[in-house]
Amino acid sequence: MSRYQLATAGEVEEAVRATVECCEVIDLHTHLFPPSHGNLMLYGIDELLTYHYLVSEFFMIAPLSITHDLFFKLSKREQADLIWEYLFVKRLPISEAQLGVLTTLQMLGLEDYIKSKDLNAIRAWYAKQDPYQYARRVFKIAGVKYAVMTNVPFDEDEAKYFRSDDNGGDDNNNISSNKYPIPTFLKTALRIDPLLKGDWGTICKCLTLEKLPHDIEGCKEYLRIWARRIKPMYLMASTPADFQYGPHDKPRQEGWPSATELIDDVMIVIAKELNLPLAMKIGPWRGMSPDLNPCGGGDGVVVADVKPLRELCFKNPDVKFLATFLSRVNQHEVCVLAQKFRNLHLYGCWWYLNNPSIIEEMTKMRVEMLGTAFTAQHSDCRILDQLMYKWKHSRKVISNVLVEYYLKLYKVGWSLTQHDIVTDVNRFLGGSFEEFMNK
Ligand code: HDL
Ligand code: ZN
Repeated sequence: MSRYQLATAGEVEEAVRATVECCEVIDLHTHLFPPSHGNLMLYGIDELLTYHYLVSEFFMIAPLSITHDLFFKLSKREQADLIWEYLFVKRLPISEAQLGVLTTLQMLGLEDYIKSKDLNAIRAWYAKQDPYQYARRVFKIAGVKYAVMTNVPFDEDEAKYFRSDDNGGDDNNNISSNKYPIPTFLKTALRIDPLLKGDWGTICKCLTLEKLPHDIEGCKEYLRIWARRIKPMYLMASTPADFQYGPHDKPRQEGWPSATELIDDVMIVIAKELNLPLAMKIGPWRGMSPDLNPCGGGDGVVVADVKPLRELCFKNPDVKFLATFLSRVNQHEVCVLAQKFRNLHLYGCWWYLNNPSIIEEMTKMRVEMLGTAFTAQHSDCRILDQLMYKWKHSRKVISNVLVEYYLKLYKVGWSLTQHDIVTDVNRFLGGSFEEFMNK
């Protein structure tokens, strides 16, 4: 990378835009799966159109005669036909998720089909794609170095791909040796929401599956077994809307441990023992609109209490916390928290925040308060193809913000080289995450 001194404001702007455009990003939270995990790897136009964001947007304008019950009984293709008709043909697709489908098709070179609005031609094109080659192609077009998955041991549809090979290999198999290989562009993360939820019932069902005792020791061993199986980059969990942490937190049922006990006596203990960061995803309201639960779209958002995260960071200075909050309302206070606790790293504009207008606001606030010590974005993709549009849309916004701040630096006379810009921009798009993980 050249140490050429950027001599004009125009050169600074161009250096920033080119670097953001070309930077190979680290996508530190997605719901992607490898091609070897069968139909868990979602891709193609019918999956794109039935993304739960679009299903929610469909029901906002669909005739009442199309009930949720009727819709969810349809095939994926029939659901996609309805969404295409109502959100793309009968009105202009200008929402972020609607535009995202079109950006994806454009990045795949399918402009002709966009012009002709020929859904079946798009389907025929996808039918010719080989999943393994297509996955690599999408990561290349999207400019993603690697993406971190969300691996839920409590979900047997997922867990079965990580259990030992049929030949009875032991559970300590290295994940790359098992018959469901994971390519280098996908990393694992162990998702353990039931612990934050204090959902001892779900946990016990899984302890039984692993022939473990229904107690705190059994729960710790469960995490050890799964950490050995999938070798996660971090432990992760999202909070329930009624999340409590601390002395006033009560068990959900008589005789159950509370969420606080499961956090303090299991999550924190195992995070320290295995030297794994804890990724806390705070603020969902699971099942806010139950009619949309069948597609995963029923969840809403709550303004969360930031104090539990402060308690965890304060009480556990030797544990690394990654955090992202779902409510726009929480963003400023959690920026302050991240500035005050060196074991806390903020990442991404999560879910309902992953819209250009909010990405801009959040990135400006974070640059102003945290400099480069945060991760500007993650995609949260569920469908492989979305990597392309989510990162293209985010790069555009992040680029505009960074140009503004690096021009401020230039205008106060700080000398800037191309190398400086590349080093810094990489930090916003995964470099700071890796620095935080390695410190
Ligand atoms: O809990 C999560 O990780 C969220 O990202 C949910 O999966 C959510 O449904 C989602 O897909 N957001 O984009
Ligand atoms: Zn997610």
